[in-house]
Amino acid sequence: MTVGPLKEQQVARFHCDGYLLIDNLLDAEETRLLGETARSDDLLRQAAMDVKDTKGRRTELSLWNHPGDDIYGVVARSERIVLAMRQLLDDEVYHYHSKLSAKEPREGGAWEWHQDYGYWYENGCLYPQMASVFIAIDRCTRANGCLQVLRASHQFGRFDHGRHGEQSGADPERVAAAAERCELVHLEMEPGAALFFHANLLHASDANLTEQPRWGLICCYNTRRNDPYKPSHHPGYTPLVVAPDSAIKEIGARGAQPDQGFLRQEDDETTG
Ligand SMILES: O=C(O)CCC(=O)C(=O)O
Repeated sequence: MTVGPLKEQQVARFHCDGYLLIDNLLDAEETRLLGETARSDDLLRQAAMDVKDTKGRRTELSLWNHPGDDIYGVVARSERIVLAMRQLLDDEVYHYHSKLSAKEPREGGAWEWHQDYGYWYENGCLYPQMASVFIAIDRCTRANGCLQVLRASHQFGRFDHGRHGEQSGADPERVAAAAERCELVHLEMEPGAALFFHANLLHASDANLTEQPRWGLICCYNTRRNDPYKPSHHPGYTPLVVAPDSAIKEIGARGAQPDQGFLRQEDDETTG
């Protein structure tokens, strides 16, 4: 078992439920810096892909492969996240990609039920030994489209995925069967909270029909032993330079940084 900042019960809960919610992973100042940087970052906005749901509502998704020296990069490389990921996945982890998922007031779209490994499998990753952390920049509520999960659905293994509008979603027949067997959990989160979730956990979110934005930073990790067997639009094993937790405030105070290589729509299979 890998040693790190999480308690044994937290690791056990992740393995049982497929997710682990941690309040205040970022403190108020770190969350404010992350939110202010993202909202004032013209390059991030320009790089955003519009991902439409089946009703034509759109989520803006900006995506990049390598964590840089800006606040998004140091959050993704921060000791508190990387060491927790190592514990949860029980191996050295590397950054697979990060994305900013922005659901704007009244127009932010829904996400179909899917497993991230539904896509990542196609990228040559043989094991589902992969996970993400969703960090709430804004308060995430049922009304503005917080993440929903089917508790413990990662234990089913990977479902087939197909196209649903512009998104790729898990086989609806299997999702319905899973929903009869697993508890549906709406994960309401305060800004700064973080949801670690397994790559095979079924998750979705509703549209944002409120007046409040729902922005979140999602950092995704792969394990060293799961180095993809073929190239894809996301990287193979690349050693991750862990940043001290204090770097989030230090770097965050500098604001947005030059372009870090955002992916474009044609590089990406909708979300991952
Ligand atoms: O932002 C959301 O609500 C969900 C995003 C998501 O599931 C994904 O990018 O895979």
